[in-house]
Amino acid sequence: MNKRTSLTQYLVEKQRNDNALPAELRLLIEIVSRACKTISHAVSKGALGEVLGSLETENVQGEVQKKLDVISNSVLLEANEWGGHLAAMASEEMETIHLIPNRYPKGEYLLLFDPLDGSSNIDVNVSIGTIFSVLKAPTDSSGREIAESDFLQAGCSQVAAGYAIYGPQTMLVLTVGDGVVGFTLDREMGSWVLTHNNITIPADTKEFAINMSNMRHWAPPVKRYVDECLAGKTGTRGKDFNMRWVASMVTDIHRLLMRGGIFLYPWDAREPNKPGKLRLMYEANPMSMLVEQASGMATNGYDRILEVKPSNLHERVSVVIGSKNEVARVTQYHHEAK
Ligand code: AHM
Ligand code: MG
Repeated sequence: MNKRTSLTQYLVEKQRNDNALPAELRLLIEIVSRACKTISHAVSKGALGEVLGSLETENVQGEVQKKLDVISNSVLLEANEWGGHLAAMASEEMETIHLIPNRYPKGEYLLLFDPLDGSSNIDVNVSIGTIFSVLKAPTDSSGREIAESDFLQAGCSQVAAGYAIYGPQTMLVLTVGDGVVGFTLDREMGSWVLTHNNITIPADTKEFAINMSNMRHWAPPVKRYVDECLAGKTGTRGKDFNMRWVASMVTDIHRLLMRGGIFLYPWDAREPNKPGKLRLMYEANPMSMLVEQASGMATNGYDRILEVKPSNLHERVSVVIGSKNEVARVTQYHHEAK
């Protein structure tokens, strides 16, 4: 049998060899990955675990919460409170930041997460996931209580990002700023095993992902791009394109990390005052870090997502992400239409 590398071994070696990974960050990643195992277990129980269905509550975005949204949020909060590695947490499911209780030591990191992304897919047994992003608390925050403003850092300040995908296989995809690696959960052993080294997105693709039902609401540059894809071989692009839309960002991004592609969730005229649907700090930033680390590109149509300075925790953003040449093309179409 080939020698297997566990997540723990991977992280310890990274800490030891490259001195690239501080011990606290290693602990953080281990704890998040352990919480994801617990969430994976709850997700896989489905109706047997009485975890399906919605609650009567709404989250800060006004979306009805699923039982599993709330369970996953609690799992991540509880797992990360006591380790001494965090200064505070923030979640897509909570209106305000979560401070580490005074009975525990505090660390220097800030953890942000979307505990269960793609939750409209939970009850229909389609892949979903957990997305996380790690920032450092500003140096001037030491000795005082962390505030929401401490979280409002551009995505290029992230020190780690990743997701767990709960699909036919449960996987953890991770970057600590030097490439992207993937681990598959060995359920019998209960361990994450390194299965995907150096994940790289090809610069070109023939596959796009967008919710086509919103076409009539799109801005002209998005319509232009998709029209050209649909025109296929005989159109200006000179090749046929394929389309996929899972409505679970983790799954759509995972596909493009595995085989290339472009994913768009652009601004549209349904809610003209919102920059987009997806959340900058819980979804777009961690995915943009992963995709850039895998040689892809991510913009809001105009600028690099990782350079957007957030003005609030739950800020939304337009997302164009994936294979470099396609994202560059869509971004160029936006600039030409200005
Ligand atoms: P969620 O975090 O509440 O699950 O919402 C985000 C999800 C993304 O995973 C997905 O890309 C998008 O919403 C799908 O939106 P739509 O249903 O409009 O196609
Ligand atoms: Mg989400």
